[in-house]
Amino acid sequence: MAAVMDQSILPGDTDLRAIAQKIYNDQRITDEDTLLLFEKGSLGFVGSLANFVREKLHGDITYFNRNFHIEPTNACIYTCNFCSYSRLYAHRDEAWELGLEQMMDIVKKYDGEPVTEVHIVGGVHPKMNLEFFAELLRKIKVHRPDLHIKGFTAVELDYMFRKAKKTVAEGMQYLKDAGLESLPGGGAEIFAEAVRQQICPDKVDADGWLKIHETAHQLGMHTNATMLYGHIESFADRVDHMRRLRELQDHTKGFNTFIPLKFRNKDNDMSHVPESTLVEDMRLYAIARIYLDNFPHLKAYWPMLGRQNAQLSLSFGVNDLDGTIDDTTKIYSMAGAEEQTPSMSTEDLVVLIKQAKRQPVERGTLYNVIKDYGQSENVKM
Ligand code: V47
Ligand code: SF4
Repeated sequence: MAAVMDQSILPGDTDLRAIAQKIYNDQRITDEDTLLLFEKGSLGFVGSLANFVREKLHGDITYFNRNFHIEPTNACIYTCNFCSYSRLYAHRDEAWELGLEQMMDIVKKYDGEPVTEVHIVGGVHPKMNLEFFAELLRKIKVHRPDLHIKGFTAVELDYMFRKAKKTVAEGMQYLKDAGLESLPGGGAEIFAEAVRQQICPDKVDADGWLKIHETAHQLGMHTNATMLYGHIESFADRVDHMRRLRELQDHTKGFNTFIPLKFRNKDNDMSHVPESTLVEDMRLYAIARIYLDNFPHLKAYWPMLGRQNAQLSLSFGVNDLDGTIDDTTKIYSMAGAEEQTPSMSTEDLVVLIKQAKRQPVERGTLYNVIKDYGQSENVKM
């Protein structure tokens, strides 16, 4: 469906009207405009604008990807206060670490299955080093060359490279040569240093995170970016975070997808911090879609947000759902993720997208079309 400008949604507020006009005229909005949207924009207003942008870029198309996860370890040397996952110090008895053969067994479980991607992500284990992971990548590529390997957050990479005494460029090239093809978006959290000091004081900082993604882009790899929101950050911190991403993307054009991650407060050191409301979640998706005009895709991670809320997000700028994964990562279920059911079948996901009157398309990691399920017809609501 072609995107149509809806004049009737223009508000009385002159500042908000001016922002809407910019979006309809295909002009970039400023950081000040974005702060104003966070402060004053109703859900209906920002939602209409985000939907206009979404339909201009993608029509009704809503992507999903068939992947599986490997989590090498849940032990981590870092102490992020929002993390319900790391088991290095507390709950040491629940820690696990997988060897190369155990991880290859996970890969082999999917032999003959139509998965296109493996997503490798876990804690930062002091004994798992660059060479260990390079060997894993090589083994996966020998066993299944067609599988796209998306792996390692900038936090894991920063530690691996420093320990191996390699520059970011050397380390990244080394992993690329071993089979790494793209990077997930984790570890970004909130870039503002004052917030970072309170929620994740000891891991790679904003500049380090951005440098790793910039280097990957320079080597021709694509990456994602996340933002952990809905805890102690201010609206200005959110704008600052997205500004740094938009600036880097202007230079490199290497980001595929922006993934806002809703802070969940179960079983971590920030359990006293209330979670964001659904209205705030949808406003954030919408404002991100409007501001990040150089990011092709906006993704909702349904295990964290909940299936119904992820379905709703398809009307607030989101054009990608993650995903038909059948092993919901434990990092989320431990933090109080909405979905305890570990997986959704492709059919469930297709119905969910069609119920939202969108067009499901299965994609590969780089958004190549694998199967188009067509326009939504009548599906049971
Ligand atoms: O960086 C940790 C987040 C991230 C909590 O790139 C939490 O395709 C909410 O980045 N509440 C790792 N979030 C996972 C990640 C990811 C997930 C899915 C797809 C992709 C992709 C990337 O998980 C961490 C952190 O921001 N996280 N604890 C929590 N309590
Ligand atoms: Fe480690 Fe990641 Fe948890 Fe931080 S969020 S403690 S880096 S596993």
